[in-house]
Amino acid sequence: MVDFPLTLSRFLIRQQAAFPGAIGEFSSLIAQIGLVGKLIAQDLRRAALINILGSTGGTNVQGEAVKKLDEIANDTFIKAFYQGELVCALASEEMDHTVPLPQNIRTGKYMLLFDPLDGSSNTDVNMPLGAIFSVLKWQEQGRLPADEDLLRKGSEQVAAGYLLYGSSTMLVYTTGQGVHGFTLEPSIGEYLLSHEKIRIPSRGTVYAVNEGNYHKWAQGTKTYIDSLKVRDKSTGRPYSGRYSGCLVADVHRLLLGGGIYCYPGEVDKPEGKLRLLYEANPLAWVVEQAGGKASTGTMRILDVEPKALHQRVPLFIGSPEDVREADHALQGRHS
Ligand code: FBP
Repeated sequence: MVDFPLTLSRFLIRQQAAFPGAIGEFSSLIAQIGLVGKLIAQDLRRAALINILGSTGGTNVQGEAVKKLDEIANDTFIKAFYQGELVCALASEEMDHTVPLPQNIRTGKYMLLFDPLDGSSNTDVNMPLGAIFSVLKWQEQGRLPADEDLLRKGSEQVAAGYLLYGSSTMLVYTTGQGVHGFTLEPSIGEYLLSHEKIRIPSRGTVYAVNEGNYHKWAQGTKTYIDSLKVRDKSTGRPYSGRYSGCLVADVHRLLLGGGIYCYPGEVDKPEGKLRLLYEANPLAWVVEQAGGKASTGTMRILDVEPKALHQRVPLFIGSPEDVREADHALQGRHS
């Protein structure tokens, strides 16, 4: 008897049975994110044909030029959760402040934080793109969350994951019971289980970093990145450089093949570029759930106490041995 492919919805129901109450409402929340992924993937496939490439001419709260696709992706997330009762507040890389959903005040037990389109510099050149999401619980009755209510440590997330728009569209997530990957089968419009219980290798052979920023880095960062290029049999070095311009695509590669992605702080910008709440925290939990590590260089990402909605942090994420060595180099300790 040939194995019948397992759809996302069947898998979520199975998980629900295995963990009563743990993931009750998650099923529809994760399924709704899956729907967002299908809609955005459809737009991306035709983007050059339906005039949605290029910029809107506006800038976002990060001071970055907003791409038409950033806006379309952000609107798709909002529309998907505006109705549906699960979520009572949304926060996004593209929105200055938290958007409360008054219509879900009685039923909304969760807050959804997301980067609607990751890898914005890739939109117009047909390179990989992604989206990242983080889910927090909201237990207060009769009041809607505001920005300060979303300033929670990554260790408080109840679900996290990403959508990858590469040669195929994938949804990868965790609810604290391991990391699972689903590939969209466009001919039937279903996500099918393709990567169950992903485990990251303890050490890899690739590193992802924008070396164009080398001169901006502190000595510890330079020492670490230089060490990856020196021949060393015991660690399999030199490593190969693989930087796609899309954090989600680079982290997905690491999850399956091992290695490290670095977006270090800079001497003049010690907090780096990436955002804590909807980029670093969700990916850190996914990677940790797969046996990896995620650090600022001095502390675990999931232990960082957030101070602001769009706060940035340096990020070193990937195989445990690689991130441990990066931490040691940045702290001037020997591995
Ligand atoms: P966006 O969410 O605005 O795309 O920013 C994140 C990101 O694009 C990552 O996907 C990528 O790894 C990094 O920034 C690229 O930054 P840089 O161009 O500075 O190397």
